[in-house]
Amino acid sequence: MADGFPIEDQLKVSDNIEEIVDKTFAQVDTNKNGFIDEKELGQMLHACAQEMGIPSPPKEEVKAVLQKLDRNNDNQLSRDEFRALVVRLYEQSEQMKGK
Ligand SMILES: [Ca+2]
Ligand SMILES: [Ca+2]
Repeated sequence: MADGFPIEDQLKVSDNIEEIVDKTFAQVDTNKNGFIDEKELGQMLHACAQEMGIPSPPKEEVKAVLQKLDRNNDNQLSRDEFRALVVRLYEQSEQMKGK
C-alpha cells in the first residue's frame, strides 16, 4: 500500500484481474453467446487503440491475435482464452500510464 511503489499497486490490482476479465468479456461479447469472435475482437482492439492513442490494428492483425489466443482452434475465444489478452493489455496500459 506504500506510495511510490507501482509494482505493489499492480499486484494489488491484479488480485482483481478476474473481475476485470469478466467485465471486459461481457462488454466485448456484444451478442452474448459466451464467445468472442473475430468481429468482436476487432471492435475491442479498435477501442483499445483509440484509448491508447495508437492506430487501429488492421484486419490481418486482429486475425493474428485471434489465432494466437485461440488455443482450441474454434476460431473464437472463450473466457479463458480471452483472459490472456486482457492480462496483456492490462499490463501494457499500466506501463503506458508510466509508473
Ligand atoms: Ca460473441
Ligand atoms: Ca477458442
